[in-house]
Amino acid sequence: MKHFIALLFFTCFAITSQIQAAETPNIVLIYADDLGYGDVSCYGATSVTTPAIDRIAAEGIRFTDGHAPSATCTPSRYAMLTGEYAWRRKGTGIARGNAPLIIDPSRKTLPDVLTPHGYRTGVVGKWHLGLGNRDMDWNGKIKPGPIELGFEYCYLIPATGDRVPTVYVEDHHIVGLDPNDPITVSFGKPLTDLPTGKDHPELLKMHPSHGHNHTIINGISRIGYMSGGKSAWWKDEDMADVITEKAVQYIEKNKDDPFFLFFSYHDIHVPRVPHPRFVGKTSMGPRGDAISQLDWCTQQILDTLDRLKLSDNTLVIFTSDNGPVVDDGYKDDAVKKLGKHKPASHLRGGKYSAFEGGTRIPFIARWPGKIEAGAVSDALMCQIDFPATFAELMESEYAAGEFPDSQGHMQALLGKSKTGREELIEHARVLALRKGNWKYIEPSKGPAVYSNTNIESGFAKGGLLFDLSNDPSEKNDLAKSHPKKLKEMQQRLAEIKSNE
Ligand code: NG6
Ligand code: CA
Repeated sequence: MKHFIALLFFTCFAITSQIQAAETPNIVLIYADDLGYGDVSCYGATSVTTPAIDRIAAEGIRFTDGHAPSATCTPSRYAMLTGEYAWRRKGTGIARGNAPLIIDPSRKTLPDVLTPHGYRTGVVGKWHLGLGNRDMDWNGKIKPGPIELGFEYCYLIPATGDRVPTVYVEDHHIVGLDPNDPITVSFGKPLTDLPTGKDHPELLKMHPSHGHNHTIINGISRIGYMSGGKSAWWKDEDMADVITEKAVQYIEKNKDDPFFLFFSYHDIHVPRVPHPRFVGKTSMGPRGDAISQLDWCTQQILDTLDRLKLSDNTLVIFTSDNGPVVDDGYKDDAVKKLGKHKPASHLRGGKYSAFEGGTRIPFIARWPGKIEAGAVSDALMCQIDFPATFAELMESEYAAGEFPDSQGHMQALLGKSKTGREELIEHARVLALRKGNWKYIEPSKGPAVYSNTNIESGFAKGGLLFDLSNDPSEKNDLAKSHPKKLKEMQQRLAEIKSNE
């Protein structure tokens, strides 16, 4: 009898662990920064080639209507990790470099969906969701942050490359900080120990075109003031190598367990300072070269998965946090050398914009054996759905309200269903409603074109209405000619805003 029970136990255990293995692929979420729909060759770019990203698409599925939740970084990341639209919550706009953590640690987040299923979870790269509490001392324990939100490991660029502090944070501490040279960060009162771009432009190797004229670090003036902490300063040229090495090490270390790696690039955000080995890879200057670098990073991840024989059991997702921008504040030749390259492809607008170019970005997934190679889907997809979609994959329940705006679209992600979301709110200061191929941008008083970045905003006093099925570039405003449709869209947007 004893033996029988033991055998039964063993059999059950074996079956359970098999089921678990089949349902718990590793998940590598690669998140590019400011990479536009038209910036990679599998979406039509010809001035730059992206063989690694193209390989993910060739071996998986490429979405033509995949979206970031917002047209800038912080709100997109907020929504992707919490499953809640950022516009529902105050304080989720572009975060300062010393902003406190903007996600309440008691909230369930994306990694929390996976941890109960035996996943190791880690985030490497750009964070930009704030860290610590108000007035945190960067020399001490940096918390709360990703660890308090459910990631077991983090290696971070705290905010952006163009914001201080220009240091890496691993788990709860700045990497390589010398206690005898403490670091100070300020986004209010200027700190005067180090020269600024405003006062000492002669010290700069890259000059700002707008903003970005505070403390100079590594020959580049940033947003915000910083002093001390010299041993910990990053070198922009090495950033892609540093974070890629950390990501590869993370995969190696966790190869025997299911793992979730959120690998968040700095590229191709400003300042664009690729490593010298990528300089001149394209005719487009640093912006194009940074795309080549980002593709190389992607290659390292794919190679690591191959080398460790993990590719077949890993869902790789490649996407971007918002649409493209050419001049985002530094004179880096991006405008002059753009040539015929179209960062947003045929889409109107870009980063910061309520037009499709603001949120519609490369969105690709690979899971050999589960996703048919070379598939292309026009399902309406959004990163805000990752929490509910991963929960669907885990077959796990979550309480109503935990991921309030997130929908499970695993079948669409796998290419088994042609439809994704029926509707989506796109967010760029104003809100836009997508309902199928209809698109409505709510009225707004802002400028039609942003003066600094020269991007069309989508702001219009009377609102805008488009039928993307025959007008994918949002050229023909139908607000006046289709009053019934306009009203329907306005009403629906109001309902979703009030959470119905
Ligand atoms: C803007 C910055 C821009 C970029 C952006 C955040 C200026 C003039 N512009 O305020 O350069 O840093 O914030 O980009 O400072 S994001 O991709 O992280 O959202
Ligand atoms: Ca961004």
